[in-house]
Amino acid sequence: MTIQIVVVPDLGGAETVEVIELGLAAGDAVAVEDSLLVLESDKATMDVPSPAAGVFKKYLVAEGATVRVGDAIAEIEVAQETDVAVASDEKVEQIAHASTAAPVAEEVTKEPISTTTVAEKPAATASQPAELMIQVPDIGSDDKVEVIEICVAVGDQVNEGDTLVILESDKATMDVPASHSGRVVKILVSEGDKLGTGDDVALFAISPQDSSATEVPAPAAAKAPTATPVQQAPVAVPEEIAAPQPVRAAITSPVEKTAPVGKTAAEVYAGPAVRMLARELGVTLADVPGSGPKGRILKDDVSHFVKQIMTGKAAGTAPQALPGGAGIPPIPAIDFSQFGAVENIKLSKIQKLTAANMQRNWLNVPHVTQFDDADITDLEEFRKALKAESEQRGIRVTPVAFLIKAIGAALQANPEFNRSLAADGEHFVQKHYVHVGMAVDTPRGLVVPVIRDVNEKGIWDISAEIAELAGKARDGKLTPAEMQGGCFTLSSLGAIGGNGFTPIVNAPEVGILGVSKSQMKPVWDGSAFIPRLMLPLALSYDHRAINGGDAGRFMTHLVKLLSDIRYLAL
Ligand code: CAO
Repeated sequence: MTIQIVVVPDLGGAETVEVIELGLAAGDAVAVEDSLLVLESDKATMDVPSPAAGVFKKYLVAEGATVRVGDAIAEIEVAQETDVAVASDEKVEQIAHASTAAPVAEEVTKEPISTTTVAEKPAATASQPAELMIQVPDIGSDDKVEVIEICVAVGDQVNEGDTLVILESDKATMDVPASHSGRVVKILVSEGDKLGTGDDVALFAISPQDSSATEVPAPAAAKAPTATPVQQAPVAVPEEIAAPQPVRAAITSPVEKTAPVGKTAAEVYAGPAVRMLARELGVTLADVPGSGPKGRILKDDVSHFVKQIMTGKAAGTAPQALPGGAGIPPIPAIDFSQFGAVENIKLSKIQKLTAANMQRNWLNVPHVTQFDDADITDLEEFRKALKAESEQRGIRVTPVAFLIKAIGAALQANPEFNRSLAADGEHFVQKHYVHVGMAVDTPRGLVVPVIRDVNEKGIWDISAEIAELAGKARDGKLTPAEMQGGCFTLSSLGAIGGNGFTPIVNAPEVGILGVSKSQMKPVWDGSAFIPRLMLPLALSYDHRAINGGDAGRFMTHLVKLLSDIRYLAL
């Protein structure tokens, strides 16, 4: 019999962690990988698994204690010698055993597993798997994006194409798929980490059966699958909204798509912040239905659960109310089937993000909308005159190109509209670039690709970009980079119809132009009514950043540019 002292493993950067769960009693039998206790940092929870089979003796820490790497936390009695390092003559072994690390024999080094790629390791043989580092594919941007979900655990057998982690930029989320099949040996990222193209994600052990080819490809040749954008939001997500989502416990088995209520504690899929909130409110997380990805329990789920208890509605017996915001009472849930036949249609990811972003912008931004009509009779005449050249060039020119060009010029002349409010509430961020977002209606929902530096481009270039970006948007092919950096948004319903509408500001931008269908109208020229083609414009703005005078000047300038496009050349 040997007493092994289990110590706090590598914490992946966290200095200290809190002991949040001590689940064993003295005398309990433990198998290798059984969870001994649960630690929690401010970013993640992690189980500390048993490094060997044996009998649990005692904890060396109390629940709530703060510990750091290397601290002794538990004693187990192992039945037989293991090949791990023996710390001293007293036969006390210290074993660092990270829940996300490789099997016991590898753990004694305490070194992070090298990010060595398969090129530096022997290729898989019949008896020995090779290792391959899976990296972030080209995400179409130099910016780092945040890991919002880790979809695999150490030990998982993963198939090529399975999602390893989900990244989220301010406008889109994307899956990082496994470029090969294999077993996950180590996960090198945590939720909340920022990753860019080429960063290491996970180390795989590739056995010969995992690879249909005889050799595991070298990393340079390793497939770098294009990140698959799965959600595209029409609006930028401010930092506090895009805050890292909680991490699931690293060694819990893969969670179900929908988390059933009445789960065991081990099946609860929730991050540290949610667990903390639940503890504060005295909520048993196992009773809370999770509405997040793969059934993850979100803070809102906990709040909603408490609200239901307080209002006496038992979970599951009544339809859930739609969550309200900013303390506003939620819209009551109604069982519509009592009135006639109904069906439930699932929202796409874009629709869900759009709903959240619209609500956020609507609640956060004090909106004012100003209306005017631009006389585009001459503009349309000129546009129609371009028809032959347009066909020759293969570029379709619609009024939208002139609108984007005119917005660029108006932004330059009225820099108040080319600002954002800084998060500190003390500053404006004045932009010295002029990028205009364009709302595009797609079957999956609303997306907003951005046309960059519109002030430096002519109508032909802008028209070509509109067609390209609108096409990509409808095909779901926009990259996150193509939806970032907008200063102002154009929402044109001109091809569809309507006299006017009040668009919602795409915060942190401060203005948006809603354009409706142009119509011939009688316009008084001082002596008679003459027919003119009038374009209805609606300018919504953030009244925290823009005052009515600024908006009046912007709109008047825009109307002048559209009514006489010669001014665009000045
Ligand atoms: N008045 C009258 N006709 C207009 C017009 C207007 N304001 N704007 C465009 N049109 C015409 C175009 O000239 C074109 O006709 P022709 O081929 O005869 O010239 C026709 O409408 C169709 O245009 P289009 O929609 O194919 O292309 P576009 O450049 O006008 O618009 C885009 C591109 C991406 C803005 C548009 O396709 C789109 O998706 N609009 C919807 C945006 C939206 O949903 N906004 C709401 C967001 S908030 O919920």
